[in-house]
Amino acid sequence: RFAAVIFDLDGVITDTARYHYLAWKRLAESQGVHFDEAFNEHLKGIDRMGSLELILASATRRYSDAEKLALATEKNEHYKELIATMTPSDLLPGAVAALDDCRAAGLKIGLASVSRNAFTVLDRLGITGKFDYVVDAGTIAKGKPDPEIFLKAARELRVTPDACFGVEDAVAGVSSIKAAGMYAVGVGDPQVLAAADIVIPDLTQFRLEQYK
Ligand code: G16
Ligand code: MG
Repeated sequence: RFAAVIFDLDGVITDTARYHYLAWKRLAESQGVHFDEAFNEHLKGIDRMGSLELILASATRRYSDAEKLALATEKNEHYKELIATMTPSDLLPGAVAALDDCRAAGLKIGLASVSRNAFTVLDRLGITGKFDYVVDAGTIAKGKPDPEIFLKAARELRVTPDACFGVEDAVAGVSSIKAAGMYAVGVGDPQVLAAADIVIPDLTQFRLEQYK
């Protein structure tokens, strides 16, 4: 039934969600904003400036655009330090097997990450060659939960949205997949990802034949 699969990166294929968390936490606390795992959950899949806006909404003062840009850059520099040490051992369990199962089934494979660091991360993981198309986040006007990024991946893969399924760990990401008119496989907590068509705890439980 499906002609293509479109994966999210952070939190699905590798645990950069952890590095984003650490980098945002340091940044938020430097501005006197309390930051914990629950707050971080809302930032998953949200692009860099959007995430910063959510954090600064809890700050005690207003920030100019120049200050915001400086803070976003500071976070990104810290994040880049954290991902610089990544190796293929940072692939989450089941990730390569899931990609290879999709390939063996003849599916086209896309990547839809709003991270501007996605190409670097794929490189460090050694899996760039496993994708037919990787969306360049810099070309996306509206991040998740807008469907733009998943629709662009489908278009570039030359498949219609209803012939695609997306794989996501974030609430905003699942919303993006559903708004694109695709089948959604959630990876994580079924209560958090209630909008997905099916939820698996991690990619070791990825079963292509169950998605329809
Ligand atoms: C990811 C993360 C988000 C992060 C975003 C932007 O999205 O889940 O937390 O804010 O990328 O990343 P960067 O600052 O590297 O451009 P996704 O779509 O991969 O889940
Ligand atoms: Mg994600």
